[in-house]
Amino acid sequence: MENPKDCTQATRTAAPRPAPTAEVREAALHAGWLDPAEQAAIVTDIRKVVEAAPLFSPLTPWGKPMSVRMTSAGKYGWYSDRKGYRYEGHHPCGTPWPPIPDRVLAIWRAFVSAERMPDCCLVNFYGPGSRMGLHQDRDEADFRWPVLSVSLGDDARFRIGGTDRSGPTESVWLRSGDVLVLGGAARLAYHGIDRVAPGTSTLLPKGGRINLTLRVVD
Ligand SMILES: O=C(O)CCC(=O)C(=O)O
Ligand SMILES: [Mn+2]
Repeated sequence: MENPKDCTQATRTAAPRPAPTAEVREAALHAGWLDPAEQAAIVTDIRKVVEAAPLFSPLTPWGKPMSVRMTSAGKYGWYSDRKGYRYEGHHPCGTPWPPIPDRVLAIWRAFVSAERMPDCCLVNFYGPGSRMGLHQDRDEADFRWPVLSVSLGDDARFRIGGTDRSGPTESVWLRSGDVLVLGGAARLAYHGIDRVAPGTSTLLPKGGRINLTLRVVD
C-alpha cells in the first residue's frame, strides 16, 4: 500500500464482497449476517477471550473511566489512559492478548481480505447505561483497510456523520448478528453509540451488548 493515509478501500482478491442490505452515510450495513447459532458460537468464543484477558474500563485522556468495558484479541489491543489512545501489545495485567477466534476471522475474510488478517479484535461490552461518544477510528497506520464491526446482544442506536465532527449525522439501530463495514469514504467518519436498548435480545443471558471491532493496525 503506497499511501497509507489514502482511504481508498483495500480490496480482497477472491469472490466479490456481499452486497450490503443498507448504506448509512457510506458505511455498509449487512443486517442479520450472522444467524442465531453463529452468534451464540461467537459469544462462547468471546467468553474464552474474556477469561484470558478480562474486561477493564479504560480511562479517557481526561481521566474519566469509559462506560464501556473492553478487552482485545490479536497482536494488539486498543487501550486508553491519561497518556492517550493507542494500541498495546499486552493486556494491562501484562499477558499477551489471546488470538482472534477463527469464527471472527471468517467474517473478516468474507468482507475484507483472505490475505491480510486484522491485528486487533476490540471487544466492547455495553452494560446498563453504557454509551460511546462520537469519535473517529484513527489510531491505525493505514486507513485503506476498513474497520469491520459485529453486533451481538441488545440493540444499539449507532450514529454516524462525516469527517467533520460538527457535521450532520444519521442514526440506525444495530441489532444482534449485524455486520457493519466502515471503509472508503466512511473509514474516518465520526461515529458512536448513543444508547443500548435493554431487553431487546436474548443472546446474552444477563443482557447487554457486545461489539467486536476488527482493524488492521500497522
Ligand atoms: O459499539 C459499536 O458499535 C462501535 C464501537 C466503536 O466505534 C469503537 O470501538 O471504536
Ligand atoms: Mn469506533
